[in-house]
Amino acid sequence: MHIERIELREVALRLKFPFRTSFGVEQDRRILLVSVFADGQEGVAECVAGEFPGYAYETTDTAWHVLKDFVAPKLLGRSFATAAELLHELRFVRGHNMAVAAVEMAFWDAQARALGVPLWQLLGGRLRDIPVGISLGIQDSIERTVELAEQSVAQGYRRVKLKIEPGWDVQMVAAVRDALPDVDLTVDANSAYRLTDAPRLRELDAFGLAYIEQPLAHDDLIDHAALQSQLATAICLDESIHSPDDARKGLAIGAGRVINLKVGRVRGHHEARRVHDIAQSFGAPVWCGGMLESGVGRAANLHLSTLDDFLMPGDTSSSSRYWDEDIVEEALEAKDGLQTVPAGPGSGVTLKRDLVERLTNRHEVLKG
Ligand code: OSB
Ligand code: MG
Repeated sequence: MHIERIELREVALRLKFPFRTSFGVEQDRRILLVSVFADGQEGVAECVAGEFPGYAYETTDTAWHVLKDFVAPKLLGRSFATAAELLHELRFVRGHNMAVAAVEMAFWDAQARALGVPLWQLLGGRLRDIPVGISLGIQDSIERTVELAEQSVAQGYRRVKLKIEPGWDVQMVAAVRDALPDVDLTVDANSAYRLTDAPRLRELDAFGLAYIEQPLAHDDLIDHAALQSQLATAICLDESIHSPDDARKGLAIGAGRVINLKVGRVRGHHEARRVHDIAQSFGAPVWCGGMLESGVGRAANLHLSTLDDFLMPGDTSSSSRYWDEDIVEEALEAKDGLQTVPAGPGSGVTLKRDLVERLTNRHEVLKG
């Protein structure tokens, strides 16, 4: 695949509701779309960096800078047979996985389109109907939380994940569990606790949660291992896992028993597959995390979710849950808690060009 041109585009997209977590609130998304033009194909991907460095250090602006000033100059006018080759060329970029992932994922999309096959086939996936759950942000009241959790179960979602933080945990989870005794229930702290909070977190063992996601620091594995040894509930690692090595180390020391796999956080599909394979070798399930993506990123997540070790419902709920109007033509809607992987070629989604143009804040064409 000969890379002729790379385009960066920032699109403004407003979530239907403010999404609140322990690290902040997001509503007005500044979504960075990356297009890779190669062999007459356009591959498109979404960079999952946020507007502020709350979940990770990367932001829309740092990703733009790294892609424009360091990544694109290395790739333009060059040919790569595989995404692995492209990644090798970018090994000089330390970190900035979300920026690198965006160009890597756009490359995969272009390649799958050139071959005329859906992305999941290139990735080696097998599942076609993807079980999905919802991630429920921090609400103003417990009553409202219970109501929203009940609604999502009535809509067929297969798992409910509740965002927690100190002061918004045991009582709230108890109320949801009371209302929904059989639902697959999980919590996500986004690093809001410390190891000294272990007694508090141990109280969550009473609710039969499938896992507690990233309770401790974003850069920690050691304390998570200490905490895991004190909990009956499995810990699921999210923020702490940036690479296959992180996954190996985390699972080897017992820092968790489940991994939330986000393709952007681990540098793209190639590395995501390696994380998947490592988790599988440890007998640890993975599931596909979400980053409040538009249909572009949501579709990529669904393709990745076709791999065998995606054994738990992902955060790839219906596009219409987040957006009044998504930027892709295809509806990505869950039915009975299942999303169907878009049919190919590539990611299987097409941009609504006029809408994207209207929502574009900045656009840059990079040529060799
Ligand atoms: O921790 O999984 C997370 C959203 C933004 C940043 C981090 C997280 C999330 C979510 C929402 O939980 C997942 C989604 O539905 O896209
Ligand atoms: Mg998380």
